[in-house]
Amino acid sequence: MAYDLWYWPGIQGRGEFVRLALEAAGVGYRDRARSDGVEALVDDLDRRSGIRPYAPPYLVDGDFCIAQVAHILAWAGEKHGFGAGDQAGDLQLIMLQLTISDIVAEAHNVHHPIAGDLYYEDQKDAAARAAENFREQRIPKFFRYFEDALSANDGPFVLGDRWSHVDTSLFQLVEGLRYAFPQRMKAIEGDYAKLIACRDAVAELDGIKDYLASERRLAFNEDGIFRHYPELDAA
Ligand SMILES: N[C@@H](CCC(=O)N[C@@H](CS)C(=O)NCC(=O)O)C(=O)O
Repeated sequence: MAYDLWYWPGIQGRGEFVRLALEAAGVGYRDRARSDGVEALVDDLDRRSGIRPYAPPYLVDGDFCIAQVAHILAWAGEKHGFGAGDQAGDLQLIMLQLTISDIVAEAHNVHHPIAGDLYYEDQKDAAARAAENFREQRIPKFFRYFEDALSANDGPFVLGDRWSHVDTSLFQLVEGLRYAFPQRMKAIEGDYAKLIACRDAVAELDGIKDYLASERRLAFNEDGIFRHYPELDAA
């Protein structure tokens, strides 16, 4: 059985949070827009009606279709064994996953602070102000929060010695912020030892090692969510 994953081709984007968990768990999926082209994604979205995905990424299994990164991951985690395994634990994972969605949205809004459909070049001054606040206030506040969550046990993962969808997403968050804000991350990473240990432990999972070495893992670029504009970075 393989799911159809629909997400914009050419970028990691939000689709990457879904890919990483599926890859770590060894769950099969077809990355449909990468194989069939962006028009196939637009057509697939267009032909859906009623209660349907607002935007990619979404995962399809026959007639079943689920969108929203945190929702997809919570559902897949329960089904494929990378959730907590009990309701209270799963709800806590969802809380963390939704908070990751929040910082991901903020990371995107740094380079698009006025509007997502304007070019970065048309909002550079506002982006510079947004970046300063994001670097100095927002990254440390979110990181402290995740560091606390990872302090609930001996680690390296949120659930202890068993990885969950939150850990693969924290891996991607750290990787994305390292790409976008290398100076800032170098300056502050030492304050978040548990978060970095979690990132490192995810990188050592067999499925993740295979994935990162494969052509399926695209490089970060300036069309994605985490973009490196040197003028937006500082220690
Ligand atoms: N909260 C949604 C956000 C989905 C989203 O914003 N997708 C982007 C690509 S990363 C998109 O295609 N947006 C189109 C739009 O908002 O009109 C999630 O986490 O999946």
